[in-house]
Amino acid sequence: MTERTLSIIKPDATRRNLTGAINSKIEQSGLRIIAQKRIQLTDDQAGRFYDVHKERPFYGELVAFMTSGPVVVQVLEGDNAVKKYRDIMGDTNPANAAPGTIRAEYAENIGANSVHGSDSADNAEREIDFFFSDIELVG
Ligand code: 3AN
Repeated sequence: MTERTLSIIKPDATRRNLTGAINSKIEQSGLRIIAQKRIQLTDDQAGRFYDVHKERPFYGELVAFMTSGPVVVQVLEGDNAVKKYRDIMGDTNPANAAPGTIRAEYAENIGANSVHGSDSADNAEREIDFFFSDIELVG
């Protein structure tokens, strides 16, 4: 089933010039990058994007980190894109991420973990709309 998911290449990765390396892993997995833009998130945007985590103890740290430098937000398309991207991202904590995954290779720690990927098809739709409602996506 062809599906779309939202990816964010986080500030720890853009800072280390890893956008291309991460995009290469995405494309090698068979997923297609059908939209992307490099932006500086505002506090308000990051706070709203991570609203689901606002009761978690790391919320403040997460918003501060996500606004600490540019991010690349992207729409990925492919067969079972949500799960496929979660699989190649690896575990949230890079210490537990399988070898070869993006987080195993590039993440610095559980917070600065290089990438975000939607965790369900419903959230993917909501997150894609959050960043890309202004353009027509071409798959
Ligand atoms: P995932 O991104 O793998 O879906 P979530 O949804 O549990 O993980 O967490 C959302 C984001 O919050 C993570 N990507 C990570 O950057 C951050 N995060 C999660 N747990 C922690 C933690 N214990 N300390 C700092 N940041 C965390």
